[in-house]
Order: sequence, then C-alpha cells, then structure tokens
Amino acid sequence: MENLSEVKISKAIIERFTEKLLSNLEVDVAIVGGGPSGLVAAYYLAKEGLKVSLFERKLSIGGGMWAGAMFFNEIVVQEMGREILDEFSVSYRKYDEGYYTADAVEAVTTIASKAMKAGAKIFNGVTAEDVVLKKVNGQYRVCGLVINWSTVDMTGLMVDPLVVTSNYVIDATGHDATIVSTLQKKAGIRLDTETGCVVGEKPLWASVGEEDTVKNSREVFPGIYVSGMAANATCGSHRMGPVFGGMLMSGKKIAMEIAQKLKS
Ligand code: 48F
Repeated sequence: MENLSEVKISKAIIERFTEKLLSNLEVDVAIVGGGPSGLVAAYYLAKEGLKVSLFERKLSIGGGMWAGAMFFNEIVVQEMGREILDEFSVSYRKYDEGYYTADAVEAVTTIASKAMKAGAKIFNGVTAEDVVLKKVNGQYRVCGLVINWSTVDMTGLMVDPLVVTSNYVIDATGHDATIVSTLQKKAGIRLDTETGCVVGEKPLWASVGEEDTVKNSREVFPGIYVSGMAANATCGSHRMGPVFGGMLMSGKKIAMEIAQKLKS
C-alpha cells in the first residue's frame, strides 16, 4: 500500500491551480462561455500561438451542445460547418444531402480536448460578472474581465472579484449575451448595433439564424467580440435550434480576425 500524504495532495492542487491562474491573469484573449463557439474560438486562437483563457460559469463545458436537442444527444451540422468537424476529427455521418450528424458528447469532448491541447486554458466554475473598461487613446475600450467563483454568484455573498486583463474579450455566452448585456447598462456605452444596445433575439428560423450567426460574430464595442448565439441576440437575429454549423464557423471567424489584428 502506498503511503499517501493528504496534505501533499492538497498542496499539489493548491499550488498547481494557483500557478495556472497566476499565469493567466494577463492574456491575449479572454473568452466567456464554453459552448461550441467559445471552444472553437479558443482552439483557433491558441493554434495561432495566442494566449487564451476561457471562463465557464458551470462545472461542465459544452453549453447547449451536450444535450443535442431535447436530450437526444446527436447534433446536426450542415455543409457550412463540415470543415470544422474535419479539422477536429469529430466523426460524423451523412444523413441527407448537406446534412450531417455527430454524437453531441463526442463533439464537445473532442473540440474541448483539441482546444486545450492547442494551449487554451479553461477555468470552469468561474463566472465573468463584468468587464474592465479603460480609455485608450481617448476612447473607451474593453480591456479585460471581472471574474468570481460561480458559487459566490449563486449564493449572493458579498465577495469582491478578481480581474483578468486581455487585448480582446469574446462574449460567447449564448442566448443571454451576458457580458454585452452588462456592458450596455453602463453610462455612456453604445454598442455597434442597430439600437446601440443588445437588440434581442428573434424566434427560430434555422437558415437565417445560421447565416446571421456568422455575419454577426464581430467586434460590437472596442475590445469585445460576440460569437455564436450571443452574436444573434446582440444584433437582433433569429435563433436556429439544434443545428451547429454556424456556431462552429462563428468561433473560427472571430478567432482568425482577432489573430490577424493582434499579429499586425
Ligand atoms: O449557449 P452556449 O452553448 O453558446 P454558443 O456557443 O452555442 C449555442 C448553442 O449551444 C445552442 C444554439 C445552437 O443551436 O442555439 O444554444 O452560442 O454556451 C454558452 C456558455 O456560456 C456560459 C454558459 O454556462 C454556457 O456554458 N456562460 C453564460 N454566461 C456566463 C457564462 C458568464 N457570465 N460567465 C461564464 N460563463
């Protein structure tokens, strides 16, 4: 029988986690939300050699992709997203012309694993509650995230947060677009949308929702991008239901755009 030291086990966890957190307080890109668009963005950004950390409120990453639709844990990906399934080596089967299906659990675990192997760091159980806003060259710019343990958020305890600074923040928080929704409430803030605020999502229309989620994935205020369903909620387009090509392409699109900006 090995003589295990309980204290050593505790020290190992505390030291290693602290190390990880300390080395991720200043990053190139801070992503909020570990759904499909956030995870894909994390992968491509890390693959471009950028320092990326992703904060997910829940214990598990995967967001709305885990459960497929109504717990039927299969997802549909159209032609648009097939290149991403290939890039990540997620297995899929043709269902009909232009429709492919993949196991939702395999899709989440494979994409998350590749993102981490590419160098992205994931902090689960952490909620981003606000952004850091500073004047840069006379203009307000999002410069990072205000984070706290999700348990603090859930219990409503008064505990001050910590801060992570970044060149860019990605709001990949899904339907609620929680980060830009918080930002828009601040005095003097106007988002780059039709109304200057989060417009809100429209009911389900798969083809338009899917096209728009990629189009709407963009910088909506200096320093902050929206992706996936948060992009459609912010810019006022349709939800799309359980088809995921747009989510995957959204993450890739903004990752490549941010990487290009940071490298030039
Ligand atoms: O909703 P979600 O999966 O985002 P997505 O990448 O994909 C949307 C699809 O899953 C689906 C759809 C396509 O058919 O419409 O809904 O746009 O994942 C968003 C993640 O963000 C987390 C949340 O727990 C979820 O896992 N999240 C939300 N707010 C915060 C957060 C926050 N303030 N801090 C940390 N994580």
